[in-house]
Amino acid sequence: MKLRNVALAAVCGRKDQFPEPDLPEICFIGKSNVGKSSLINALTGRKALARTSQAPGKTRTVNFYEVNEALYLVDLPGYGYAKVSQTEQKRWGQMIESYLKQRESLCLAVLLIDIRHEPGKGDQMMYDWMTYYGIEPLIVLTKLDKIKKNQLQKQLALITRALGIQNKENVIAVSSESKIGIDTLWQRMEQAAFPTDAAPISDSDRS
Ligand SMILES: Nc1nc2c(ncn2[C@@H]2O[C@H](COP(=O)(O)OP(=O)(O)OP(=O)(O)O)[C@@H](O)[C@H]2O)c(=O)[nH]1
Ligand SMILES: [Mg+2]
Repeated sequence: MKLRNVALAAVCGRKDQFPEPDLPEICFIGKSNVGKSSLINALTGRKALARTSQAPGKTRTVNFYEVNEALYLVDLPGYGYAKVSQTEQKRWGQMIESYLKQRESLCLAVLLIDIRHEPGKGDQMMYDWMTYYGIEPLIVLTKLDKIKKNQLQKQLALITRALGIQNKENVIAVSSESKIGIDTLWQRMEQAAFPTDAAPISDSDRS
């Protein structure tokens, strides 16, 4: 996708603040600190569009980024950060669940997992919950630059086995730091948001 412009379109603490679902939408879900906001920056080629932090619990609202007036990228608060109060975690959990279940313009949900670690209980619960509701997430393994090349296959196997992922095509490893995998991820996102079968019929097909 050729990026022309990117802008923060909405910062929402409640679902009634979400923008109208009038553009295709892709959301990013994952544990606190896994790299959701950094990934949005890498995808949009911007260093600090989405605020990131070394400390978990940075993104506390649902943030909509509008790309080329054609697509929303949605940065969700992370789950599983103990220092966020139980009440707030519960509220976020409910907001994320209702967003995933009800958002009619959602084309793709990207679930991020740190490539260095075995998925935690929260990751497992989120993956199971999504598949139960018929939302097959694209799994993005983050922080690829943090492991050695020869560890890649082992980590891939560990994570796909732990989550019970059948279709390995739905797993991509990326680094927001080195930008490895970012182009591949954009291709998958574009296929989801702008499926080619919706392309206009060419003249040669018309006869
Ligand atoms: N080396 C490396 N560090 C990364 C990468 N992606 C993110 N980080 C670092 O991981 C930390 C957390 O990144 P964020 O993007 O803020 O994570 P988040 O998932 O948005 O976290 P919350 O908003 O708290 O849910 C930051 O210190 C980032 O610089 C990556 O691909 N490689
Ligand atoms: Mg964040």
